[in-house]
Amino acid sequence: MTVLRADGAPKGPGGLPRWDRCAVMGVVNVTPDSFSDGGRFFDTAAAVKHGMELVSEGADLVDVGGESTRPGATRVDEDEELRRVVPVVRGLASEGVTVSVDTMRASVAEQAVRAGARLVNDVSGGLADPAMPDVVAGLDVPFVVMHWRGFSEDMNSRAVYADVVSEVVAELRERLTALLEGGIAPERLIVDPGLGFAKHAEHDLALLAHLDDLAALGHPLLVAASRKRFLGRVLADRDGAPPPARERDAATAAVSALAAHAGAWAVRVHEVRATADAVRVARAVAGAR
Ligand code: PMM
Repeated sequence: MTVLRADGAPKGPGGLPRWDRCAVMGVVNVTPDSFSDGGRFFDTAAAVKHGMELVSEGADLVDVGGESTRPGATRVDEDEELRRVVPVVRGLASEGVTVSVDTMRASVAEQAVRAGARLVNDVSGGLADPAMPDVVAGLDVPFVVMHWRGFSEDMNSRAVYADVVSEVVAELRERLTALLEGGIAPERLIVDPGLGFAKHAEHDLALLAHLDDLAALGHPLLVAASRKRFLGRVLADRDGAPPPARERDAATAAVSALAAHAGAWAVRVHEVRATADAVRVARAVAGAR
């Protein structure tokens, strides 16, 4: 597998700690309306406390976001996003947590990094805000380039593919080229298939079945399957009814094991404990080869 180093650990981005296995990124959504945890950590103290709990459960990094990207969500304004995100980033960073900021806005990325964030996670891969590539290049932090075809309001209408794997790979390659030309160092770029973003369940599953094609782009890979709709589809009962998002954590951990086995650098999850076990099992199995 191209992403594995000689010692069996996945290749990681420059500028972050190295873990000797797939890293676990815990999610803190400081939003009233996120898909699976909206409204639960909407004030700063509750969000910081939750981030610390995720670390105690085994998170290596904590991803802090202030804008819901659930299908159909409308955008939050910039001041409100800053108000939600920056104090939580500062609070967690001051406790020594490796913090990532989940934002599509350059201004939020910049202020979050000033407040201690070590990684910028942009679900638009630098497309939503034309200032993002330049700002990230100047900040010199790792940058997650997720596959994205447009804002959440109408992204489901863009879930049209003849061959989802080759199209996602080609579109990510195009983004990587543009970001490299924009001055971001190659070792800072992380790729992410963007499960659920302009994708139906069959697209998400095909991408998970071909993580090696994404890894062949030559950058560390982040996989964020946690509680997503495709898992609801996989777990649906006989009448086709999916379990609620918060009952998809065992399935999420199964994806974490598969992603770790395929050489992913990190998995992004809401419930950390089971995934922390899953990535350790994957490491142990890889070490027994
Ligand atoms: N998905 C969500 C939010 N942020 N970031 C990355 N890099 N990849 C993703 O797939 C991704 C993300 C939406 O999930 P949530 O609202 O349930 O946290």
